[in-house]
Amino acid sequence: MTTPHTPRGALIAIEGLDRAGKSTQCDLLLKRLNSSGIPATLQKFPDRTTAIGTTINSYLTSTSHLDDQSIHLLFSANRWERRDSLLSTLTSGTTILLDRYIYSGIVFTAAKPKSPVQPPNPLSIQWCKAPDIGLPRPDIIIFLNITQEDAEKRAGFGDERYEKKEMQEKVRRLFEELRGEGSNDKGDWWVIDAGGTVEEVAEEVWKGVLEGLRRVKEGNGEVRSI
Ligand code: Z5A
Ligand code: MG
Repeated sequence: MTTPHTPRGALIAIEGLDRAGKSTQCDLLLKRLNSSGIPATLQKFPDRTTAIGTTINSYLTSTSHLDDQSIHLLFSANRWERRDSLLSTLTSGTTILLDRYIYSGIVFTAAKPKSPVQPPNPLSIQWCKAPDIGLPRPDIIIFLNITQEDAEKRAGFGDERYEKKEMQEKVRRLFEELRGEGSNDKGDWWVIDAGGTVEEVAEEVWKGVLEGLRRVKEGNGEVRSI
């Protein structure tokens, strides 16, 4: 007799510029999924609850300094330390919402100004992506797009290290580059205008989630890798 097969959960990444409403939408989505009978959980990156996350938090709040390469590798290590639990949660049939993932990791490092003491082009997209190779790949990346003007109007903007206008503009360009990179990646992105009301954005995000769930249902059950 065969054991009944539990379909795996979907891996759904929510990405976007600062103050685009990612965490707001993740909280709403989690409630909506669970109340629709779809088991779901939330994983935020950086995960500031771990020892590595504590170091990242002190860097982001400017209470400590690290060189650009070291902090980049710590952000990636913070994802690797959650890899096994992400995979076992998906296999158990639970959908995971990722509040930021490797894409934030790549663009925020690649957006940094180049230091004259670094070797040529050390913070290229390719260099930034390398440590995340092998991590679980999302079934869909829902990208919340917002103008700089709208983001600056929202509460809390400017509190942390990277929340400066020049940095945010570079991040915006690099996200665009990433979304257009390589034909295999094109279908992964679901871009949403995040400038509307919370409720309007939530409806658009939900369409992306349904698409992610559809892909899993029609897939072969395997979790792909970055
Ligand atoms: N980072 C990195 O460098 N490398 C990595 O590998 C990773 C991250 C994973 C901290 O991230 C920093 O880490 C981040 C990238 C870098 N740097 N920056 N800058 P974080 O995820 O911890 O950041 P956060 O503090 O959660 O902020 P956020 O993500 O930028 O915000 P958000 O989640 O997108 O927005 P929100 O908290 O949901 O909403 C912001 C405010 O707007 C809040 O008052 C809401 O009530 C309001 N809001 C939300 N939606 C709306 C709408 N639709 N209308 C009006 N107001 C709204
Ligand atoms: Mg957030």
